[in-house]
Amino acid sequence: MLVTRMHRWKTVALTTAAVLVGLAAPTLTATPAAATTTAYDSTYYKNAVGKTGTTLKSSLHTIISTNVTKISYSAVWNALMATDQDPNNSSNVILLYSGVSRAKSLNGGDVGDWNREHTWAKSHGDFGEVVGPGTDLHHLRPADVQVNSIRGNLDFDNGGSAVTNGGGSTVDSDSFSPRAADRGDVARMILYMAVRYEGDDGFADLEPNEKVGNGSNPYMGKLSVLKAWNEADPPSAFEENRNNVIYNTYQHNRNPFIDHPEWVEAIW
Ligand SMILES: [Ca+2]
Ligand SMILES: [Ca+2]
Repeated sequence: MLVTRMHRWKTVALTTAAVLVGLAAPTLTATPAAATTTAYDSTYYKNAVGKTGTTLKSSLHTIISTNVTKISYSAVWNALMATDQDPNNSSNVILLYSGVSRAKSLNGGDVGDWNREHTWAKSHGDFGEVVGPGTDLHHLRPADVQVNSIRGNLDFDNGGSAVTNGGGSTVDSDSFSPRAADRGDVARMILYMAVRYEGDDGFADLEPNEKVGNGSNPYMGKLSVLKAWNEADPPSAFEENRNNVIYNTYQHNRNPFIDHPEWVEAIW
């Protein structure tokens, strides 16, 4: 079933190539992601397939919140060494935002180390590092200590100036933009959190909005930018693999937007 997914992206890539060499082809701008099929549609997602809007969001919330295994914050270190392992070097992890491959053994808090980045900033809803959203692997990634510090708790938006050693990431006073190859990943992680956490488990109801500067409110912006990033940077093999590792080995739930990126537009 994965073949269907790969075929779709390959088709898009070929169309893009045709445009680049000047052949007649329709423009690709503002074309919503086509419907996808996955091996989980008749099982894991069977109660969600075919739905849209709040009905789809509600179904997905139930699916990804049922029979979930939660891990401790200290266990996140070893988990990230598996979920984010460099496919070309099993001693390393790939860091979010910078794209750097760094030794797993350099986990820590010093300059040159990598640490545990909460893509949904833990202050936005104040869930901290206790078991729950603070330890949910679907939005936790290894990141360079200094780049992580620059991102801080900023909302996501386009623009800004280059982040030192940020791999093309940019920052300004009220927002952060990852390097292009991580933008879709960030969008799908943020929107996973919005569906997973609906205020029914003792934690805040996390939701995307159109603002930056959300501070400690349980919101993350900007939704319109995240939607565009989801389209511009479709799920990669690396992202699909980490979704599978989290599902099979750790939490036993999936990020639906990696399996079905078109569900972003179906809900928002
Ligand atoms: Ca990506
Ligand atoms: Ca929510």
